[in-house]
Amino acid sequence: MKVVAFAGGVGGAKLADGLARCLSPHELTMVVNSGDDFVHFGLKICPDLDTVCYTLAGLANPETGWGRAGETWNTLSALRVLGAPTWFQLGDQDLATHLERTRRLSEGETLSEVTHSFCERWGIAHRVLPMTNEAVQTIVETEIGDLSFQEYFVKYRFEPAVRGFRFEGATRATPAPGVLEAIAACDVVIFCPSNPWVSIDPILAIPAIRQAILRARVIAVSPIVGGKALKGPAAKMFAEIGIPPSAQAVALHYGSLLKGFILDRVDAEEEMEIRSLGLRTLVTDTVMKTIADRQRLAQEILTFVQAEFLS
Ligand code: FO1
Repeated sequence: MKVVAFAGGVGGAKLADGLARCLSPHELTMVVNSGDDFVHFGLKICPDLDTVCYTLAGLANPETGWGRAGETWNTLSALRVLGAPTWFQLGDQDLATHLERTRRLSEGETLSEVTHSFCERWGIAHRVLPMTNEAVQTIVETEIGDLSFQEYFVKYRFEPAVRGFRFEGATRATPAPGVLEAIAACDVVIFCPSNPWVSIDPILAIPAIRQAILRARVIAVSPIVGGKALKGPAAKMFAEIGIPPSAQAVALHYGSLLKGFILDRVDAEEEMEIRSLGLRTLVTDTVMKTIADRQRLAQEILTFVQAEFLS
C-alpha cells in the first residue's frame, strides 16, 4: 500500500515511526511541517523535521519526544554564563544538526537535499520530505500580539490565549520536490495525530498541496483524546478559538478533505456523529506509549484502509 503521512511534532513522529515499521521505503513518504522552523543564533532550526528524523532513526529523547537521547548541554550552559538567550534548549548533539544544516544551506543546498543526506547518514530508508524548501512561518496571533511559533510554544509555554493563526509565505510557496508526486501516486494520505492548527494546517496552506489533497483519499488520526491533547496546546487552541475540543471537532476541522477518521476508544460515543459526516471510522487505542503501540496502531490503520477503501 502506498502511503503519504503528514506529520509535525511528537505525536506525528510516533505514528510515522509506526508506519515505517509496517511499510517498505517505497511505500511510505513523510511530508513534514516546516512552519515551526526558525533561525536562532544564526542557525536554521527545523524542530518538526528533526523530531521525525530522530524518531525514525531511534535517536530521539524518549522523555521529551524532541531532541536527542543521551544529550549533553555544555554549550547551553556556557551560553547561559555569557548571558545569551537560553529559553530554547539546544543540546550539544542537536547543535551539530543545526550547524551542519546551516552550513549546507548557505552553500546552496536545499532543505530537501540536506534532509535526504542526513537521513542517509542516520540510516533512515523511508522518504522524509519537508513540505517546502521555501520559507513559511507559522504566526500565532495571541492576546499579547503576534508570536512566531517557537516564541509562543517554548518561550511563552503556550500560555497566551490564541486568537488565530497565519502561515506567512505559504500562499507563494511551492511543495518540495517529490511531495505532489507522492500524493498523486498514493492509496491514502494519513494526517498523523499532530496539532491540526499548527502542524497540519501549515502544510495544507500551500496551495498546490491543498489541491493535490482534494484529489486524494485522506484519513486523519485524532490528536484529541477525551477532550485533551496528549501533548501540547491543541485542545487549548480549540477552546480559545471557541470550539469545545473533541475528536469530532478535529474531524469537523478537516471537514470535506477527509474520507476516514480514527478516534480513541475513550471517545467511542462520538463515533456515530463522526460517521454522520460521511466518514468511515476506526475506534481503537490511539495513545502510543511504547514502540509496540506505534506499530500496532499503524498496522490497524493500514488494515482499516485496506478493508474500507481498497477491497
Ligand atoms: N520544546 C520545548 O518545549 N522546549 C525547548 O526548549 C525545545 C527545544 C527544542 C530544540 C530542538 C528541537 O528540534 C525541538 C525543540 N523543542 C522544544 C520542541 C519544539 O519546540 C516542538 O516540538 C515543535 O516545534 C512542536 O511541533
